[in-house]
Amino acid sequence: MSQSSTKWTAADAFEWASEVYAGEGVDVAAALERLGETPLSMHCWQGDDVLGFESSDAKLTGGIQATGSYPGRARSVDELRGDLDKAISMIPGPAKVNLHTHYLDAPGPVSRDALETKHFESWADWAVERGYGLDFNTTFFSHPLSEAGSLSSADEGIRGFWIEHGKRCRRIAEYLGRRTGQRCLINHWAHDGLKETPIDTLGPRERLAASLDEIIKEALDPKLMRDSVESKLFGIGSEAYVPGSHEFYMGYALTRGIMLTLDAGHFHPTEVVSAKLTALLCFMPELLLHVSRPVRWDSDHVVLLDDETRQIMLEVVRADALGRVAIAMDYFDASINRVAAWVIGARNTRKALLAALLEPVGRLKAMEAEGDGAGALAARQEGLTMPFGVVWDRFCEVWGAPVDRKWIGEVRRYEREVLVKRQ
Ligand code: RNT
Ligand code: ZN
Repeated sequence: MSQSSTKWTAADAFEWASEVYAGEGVDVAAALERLGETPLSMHCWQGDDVLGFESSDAKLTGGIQATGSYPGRARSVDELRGDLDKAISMIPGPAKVNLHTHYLDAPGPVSRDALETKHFESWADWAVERGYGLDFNTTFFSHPLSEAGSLSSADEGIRGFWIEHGKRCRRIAEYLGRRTGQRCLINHWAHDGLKETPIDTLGPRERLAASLDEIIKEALDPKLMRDSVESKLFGIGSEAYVPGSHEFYMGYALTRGIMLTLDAGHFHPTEVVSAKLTALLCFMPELLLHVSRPVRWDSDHVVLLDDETRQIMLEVVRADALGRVAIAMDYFDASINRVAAWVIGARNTRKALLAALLEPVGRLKAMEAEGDGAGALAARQEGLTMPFGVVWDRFCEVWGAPVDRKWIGEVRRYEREVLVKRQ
């Protein structure tokens, strides 16, 4: 720099960073464009500890837990939307909002087997106004009729209730897709499972498959909605046996031609989702990710920019599968400011994706093909200290979102002015 230029601007830094990446064969502008085209589905349930608005004395059941009692939990549809708007304003890139059925907007109680599109109309209005997409979920947990299971129950009446719920949810998903002009993914996770291994491990699985077949029978517009099923290893109270295991849903999704949801917390502690992606992509057109952080169990901690989150995104990008893998988040931390929890996890998820998009994947693959293992390993490691943060700052700027050092101040202000008043 010349003597007279006293200050290096962010634009200078970005130009320099782009040159550094170009030297490695990476097109920064193309990476930013790709990142800006990729929606991230924001789980609405981080804002209120998964309680929803069905009743004011709701309890979270189904073997999942939001631990902590930090003040400021959203208690109404309006509060939750306000918090989501605040969080999304601090997260660069296009957003979808992921709803469960107990986030309905209705004047009085509605049975889960009587849900209609009108109960989600105001969500659709809100999303359309802001340009958000919407995703949806059947909700089998936190309900008196599913304490001993739902779709796999031996009780025909209970299964019937939840089958009707599932059918109605799919129509709502189609409606949400139509309203927003963006395909709505509907995820099906049933918490069914047992504390002890039963003698009959087959029967519940056969019933689960038959129930799901009933639910997905109606042909709906695939441009507007798509089904995905989420497997799980265990939950609280279902430590020994979960009918909807990975093998079960892998087989189910493959044979029914629907999507499979991989939640980062739903496997044995040394098993990772990143290692499963390309194996599944050989056979499945599309996958759905629940990005999460399991600490010793499926604890749903806030997502970090950690090795596994980075590796997940690297696998997706290296396989050129960004168009086939939908990215959603799934965690719920009630021990810290909930808006900050959203922002931290979402920014980290996006950062991991940007880091993957900035990898010189063509060059690395060529080195590998030529047997240059040392070269590929060195390049991967050196990539870690390239000026990634400068490119991230640019992405934030382009999307009108605050840069890293700035957004927490805005969360603190929101906490003082809005959240602490919710007593
Ligand atoms: C539970 C599953 C499921 C839920 C949400 C609320 O272990 O991960 O996706 O977390 O649907
Ligand atoms: Zn999940």
